Amino acid sequence: MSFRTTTATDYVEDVSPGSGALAPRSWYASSDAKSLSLNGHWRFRLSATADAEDDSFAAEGFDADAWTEVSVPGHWVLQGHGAPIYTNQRYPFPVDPPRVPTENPTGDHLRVFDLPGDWPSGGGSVLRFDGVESCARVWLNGTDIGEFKGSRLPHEFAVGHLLKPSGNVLAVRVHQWSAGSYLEDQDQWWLPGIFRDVTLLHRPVGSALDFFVHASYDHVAEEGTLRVDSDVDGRVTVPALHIDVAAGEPVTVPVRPWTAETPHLYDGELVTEGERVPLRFGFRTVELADGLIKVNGRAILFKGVNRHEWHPEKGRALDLETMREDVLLMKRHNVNAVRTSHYPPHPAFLDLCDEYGLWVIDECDLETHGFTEQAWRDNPADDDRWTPALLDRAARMVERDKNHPSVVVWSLGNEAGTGRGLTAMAEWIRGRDGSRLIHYEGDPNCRDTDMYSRMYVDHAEIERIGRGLDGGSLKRRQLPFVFCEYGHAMGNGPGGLADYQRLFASYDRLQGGFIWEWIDHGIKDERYGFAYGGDFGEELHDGNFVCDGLLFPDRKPSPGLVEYTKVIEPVRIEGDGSDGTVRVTNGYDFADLSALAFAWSYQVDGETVEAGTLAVPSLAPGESADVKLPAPPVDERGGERQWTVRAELAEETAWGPQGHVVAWAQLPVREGVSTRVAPSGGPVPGERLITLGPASFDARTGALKTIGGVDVTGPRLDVWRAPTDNDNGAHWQPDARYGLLWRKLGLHRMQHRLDAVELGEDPLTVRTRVAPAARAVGLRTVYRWTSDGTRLKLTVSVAPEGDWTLPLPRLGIRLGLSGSADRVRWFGGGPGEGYLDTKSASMVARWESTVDELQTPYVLPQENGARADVRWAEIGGLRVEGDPSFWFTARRWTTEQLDAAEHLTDLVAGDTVWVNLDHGQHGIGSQSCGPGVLPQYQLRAAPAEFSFVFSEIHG
Ligand code: IPT
Repeated sequence: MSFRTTTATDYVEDVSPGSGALAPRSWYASSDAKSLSLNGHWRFRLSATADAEDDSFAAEGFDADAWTEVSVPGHWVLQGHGAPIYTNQRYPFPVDPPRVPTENPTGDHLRVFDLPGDWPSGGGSVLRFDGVESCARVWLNGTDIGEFKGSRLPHEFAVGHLLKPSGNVLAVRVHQWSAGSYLEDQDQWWLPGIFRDVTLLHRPVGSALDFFVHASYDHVAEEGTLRVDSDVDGRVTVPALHIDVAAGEPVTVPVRPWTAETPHLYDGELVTEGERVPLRFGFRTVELADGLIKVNGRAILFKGVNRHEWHPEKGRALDLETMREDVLLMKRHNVNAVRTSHYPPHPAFLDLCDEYGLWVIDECDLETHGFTEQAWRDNPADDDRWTPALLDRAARMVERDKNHPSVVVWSLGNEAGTGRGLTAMAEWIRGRDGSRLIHYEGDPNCRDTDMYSRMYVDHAEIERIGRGLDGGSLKRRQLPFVFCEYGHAMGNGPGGLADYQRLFASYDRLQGGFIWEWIDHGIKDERYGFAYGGDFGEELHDGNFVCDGLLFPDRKPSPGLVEYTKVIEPVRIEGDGSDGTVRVTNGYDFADLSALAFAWSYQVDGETVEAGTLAVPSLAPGESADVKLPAPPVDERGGERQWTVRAELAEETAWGPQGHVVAWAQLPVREGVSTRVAPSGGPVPGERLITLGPASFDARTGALKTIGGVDVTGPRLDVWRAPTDNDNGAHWQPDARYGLLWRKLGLHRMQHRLDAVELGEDPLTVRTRVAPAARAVGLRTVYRWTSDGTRLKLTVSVAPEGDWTLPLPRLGIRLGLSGSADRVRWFGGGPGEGYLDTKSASMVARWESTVDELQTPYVLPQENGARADVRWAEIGGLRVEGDPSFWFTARRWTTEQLDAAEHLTDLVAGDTVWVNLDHGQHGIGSQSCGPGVLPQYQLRAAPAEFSFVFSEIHG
């Protein structure tokens, strides 16, 4: 016979959500009830197991002087105690629910506080925890007041009877692992701690307990109906609408509706006997109608992001300014929606969404992804014993967030399979709040949901879904589609966003989607710059899969965000430039164009020669107008011409300055002509060198040495790029993983065989064959050099030999310049990088930068920084003109060094600047978690010829 001893920590492995907490309710700050923040420095002691220490620390008079301190809110593993762990879907402990490891880091937190002198003696008090990972037991003044799980959900305890004016001892024991951990297997760092606010709230006699603001909008009558249900009697006033009614009584008045584009909020008050509660609400109606998600009678298009809470030093303990920065960044980048993947965010974030205007899918703190390891056997989401915990989580989310107009959809959770628990959650939510829709991606039959949702599907399937040809249950076929995760923004990419957006625009059923994800979860780290999975010696980890955001960990926008901004811009500007008109289409769902001013400029060879404003009618959503451009400026020069048209904020708004560009387009008028180099005299052989115009070459190898006074290493053919996360792909994705196949073929170790150096009448011709050891495939490569005396022209011809089954990473030449090369000027795409399927935002203009600034700091170094469609570039005393235009890349390390680097700190500048001039680049795709590069963006190994004209820049 064997026993499991019952101990004081049994609650840790109990499937129940906890005990002692008050019923969930809405989260609000009242005007006249006092509150006391208990954030700050807390005494802290870390134990290796849940029961290493008894509960004597919770008693009054306990001496914690020997303890260390941590900041609350915070995660102790980011404050020097223990270490973070990153896993994607795998539980970092054996799957044996609800048991957790004996090794269970447990943090005892202690805080002694006095009540402010004006703390009222009457009424009650509530102690609120907004987020604790993953399980806590709480004592106040030696009394055990309960324990709870549900990390990103609030828990409140009635404590008025325990408080005293001074010397209150609040003790909180936090366990890293608990039964709740099985429900919190989100793809993120495991970060234990009291990571959101701790607050003591006074509850006056006669206070509002809970209330539910129902504010709908009738778009036909243009009226709103307000009804505030309150647990206690009270009156509701809204001065701007002259509303003064009893709580629970509906009132209908003409109003301005709330939408994410026009976030009109009304201020009011709920006045109960003992408390005035400020109300900020918006009128809007969300419904499923005609098979579409409609708000205020119109179908909406989500241009969204998945947002995890992240700060590179504080983890998920975000301050208000960081939350505001996220919202402002989203608004400024044309994002109109957030899925709070994969848990309810700090409630203040939702206030900001209400205020600035973002559609929110509020997702419950539930993911049991690791059960895929056992084909979902024993999944808590389909096990009645766990259903109370699931229902508790649903209720805590809905009750807390129900008064936010921005929340239009409740999501049951992420990647939790299917089952009774999920159905129970959906049923409970519908019963409590029929005014919003329900999302959950994990159920392909949409049994419990109001929308069909998928992740990472390729373009072809999205199109089938759009056309309603995707099959599925009858219910599913009648539902709109939401792409809850796509465009996996890991490393360089994602590619193919514009192609998705075209599909969303073409099929009503496709109501847009949410990029995975908003921000890289890199941890600031002295050793590495930013650390990712594995950098803390984790036994199991998923590497840099945790860095897959549109923002770098320091919140600097990545090129992926710049691309997304362009792809989802709310105004479409089109035209061919030569016919003098531009077609402007309002792509908003609700707003007209009155907030925008339009401007044109006209460029000759990338230089603006004239600019002005453009009068565009304030089009209604969906409307288009053809607008006449002015007569093109007269310019005698023969160069390339184009219009650039911008839509900008006409006035400063809550989220952006006047002049902030929300949409733009370039309309080519005339192409430029490439520089002609008429040969004047051929190569001249010398003892060691061959000279040709301004250049000298190695007589034996035909390798270029100098152009005028500029030393040049190489140049020679280059096909290798440091594989991107998307090149390497994910093992579960069906497309070929070219990053791995390229390396297997040997494209990173091409050998250059010299076949001939021929001195002709005009050209110097160097014949080579470029191929990897052990392979029959190769690239016959001929370099043909000519000069007109000052300029030097190189024409490269490439002819593949053998059976090339793979695309090439890149095709171009690489050359080395002196390390003193720093400033770069170019005429072409910029200011940031752009690849074949990521260059919508690449604007053709004249740009200036430095070699260092050309680098894109992907947390895991990989191919980056190529500027697309470059007509000419100047660097290190050289000017290069392309025929045709080319991709320009320059860096202070070689591709091989970039490839070998694991962190940004591995990249060390050498004494050469390496320049790649590429005729072709393979696209980027999204295969790190999604489809590979679409066929039209692949770089096939095919015969090619391309030229560059080099000249020395004087002065
Ligand atoms: C999907 C998850 O929902 C998300 O949390 C994240 O892990 C994302 O993938 C990839 O970064 S699930 C995956 C199996 C498609």
